[in-house]
Amino acid sequence: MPPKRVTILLSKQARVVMLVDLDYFFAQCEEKRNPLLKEKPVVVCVYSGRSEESGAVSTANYIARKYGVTSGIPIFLAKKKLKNEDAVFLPVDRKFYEEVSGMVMKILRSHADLFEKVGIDEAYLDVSQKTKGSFEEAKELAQKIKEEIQAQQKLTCSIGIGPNKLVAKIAADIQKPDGLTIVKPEQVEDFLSPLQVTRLIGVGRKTKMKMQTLGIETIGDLAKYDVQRLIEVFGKKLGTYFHNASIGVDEIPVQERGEVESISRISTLKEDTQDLKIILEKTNQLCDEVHEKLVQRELSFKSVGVVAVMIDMSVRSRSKTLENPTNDLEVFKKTVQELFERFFTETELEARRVGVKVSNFVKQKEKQKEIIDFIGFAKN
Ligand code: DCP
Ligand code: CA
Ligand code: CA
Repeated sequence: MPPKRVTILLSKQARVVMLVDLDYFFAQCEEKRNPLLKEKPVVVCVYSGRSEESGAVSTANYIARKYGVTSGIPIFLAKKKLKNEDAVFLPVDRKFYEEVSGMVMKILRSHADLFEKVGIDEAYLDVSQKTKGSFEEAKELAQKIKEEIQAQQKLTCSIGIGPNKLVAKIAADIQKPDGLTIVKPEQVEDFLSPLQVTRLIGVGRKTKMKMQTLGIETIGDLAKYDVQRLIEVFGKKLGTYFHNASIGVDEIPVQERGEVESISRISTLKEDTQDLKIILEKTNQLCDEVHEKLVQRELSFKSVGVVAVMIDMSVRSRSKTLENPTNDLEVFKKTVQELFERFFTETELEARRVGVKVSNFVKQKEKQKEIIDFIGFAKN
């Protein structure tokens, strides 16, 4: 008898991912430098400067939150809510918070196999190797990290642990302040299904309403919904993302955010051509994709470039430097159009492949980011 064949399926190494988020960060920094504040409602404000009380709340400690004071509400409203309390209102001191953040990040980085800072007060740590894939060990590590941050920086944080970034982030958010939530792979479905869809990154007010009309309220409802129908409603990319997210699937690795120098996309045209209409149709799509990356990384660009691979396989490029940095998609598309218009008056050859590029980056002003946060476009 021939020996029995045994097939071993080599699955990809399971991951253990942690998200560490500091509690009421700006306000906690204020408590750190003045511990007497700990007993009082503390509200950190972005003053617009127009009048004494105009502006919005950046964040508040948990005592102030009990009175309904949250990020984004107008300062006058926060004052009204706290009028009978001995509350403290302070302006944002970003320089100090950046310093504190830097010291915490150093601690976090020292405990990670892979490290990714995603905001002033949060970071992902891939600890798969360090914990040999054990969620028990990851829990101990998380406790150690909390103790270290407390001992060295006098700060509390909330930690979520899961098999990927998506689950870790939601786990960290679910129990605050000073929380520690562990979601093992086999618990992912039960953990996610009762939660509201708005817990998922990318589900804002509009999407939530659209989902409601489909009878989807919870992540569990979303998971049960036919993926083809989701794609019909939201398009291929988003529909697939929503489906995968609802079942807790997220393959995006934890990765160091180095400084990028340029972002570009190139693609082959359906036919070799000099027809600007066909070319711009393609490059507009490429601009959309590049722009998405820019938004994710909060970058503005000063230079726009185009590239074309011609039918004789020669590669030609053109670029333009703008007067001011921008992250405007229309400016990007218009500049690309301008560059191609000029380029094709200079050549007889048809193009085979075309690409677009942005470079010469400037980090969007933090101030601008705060305003975006306030109107609820960006999720922290
Ligand atoms: N921030 C802001 N405006 C917002 C949201 C946040 O200026 N709309 C700033 C102040 C916060 C910091 O970013 O302290 C971190 O934001 P988080 O969303 O993590 O909120 P907190 O750390 O303040 O509170 P939590 O305990 O809920 O994490
Ligand atoms: Ca936080
Ligand atoms: Ca945060």
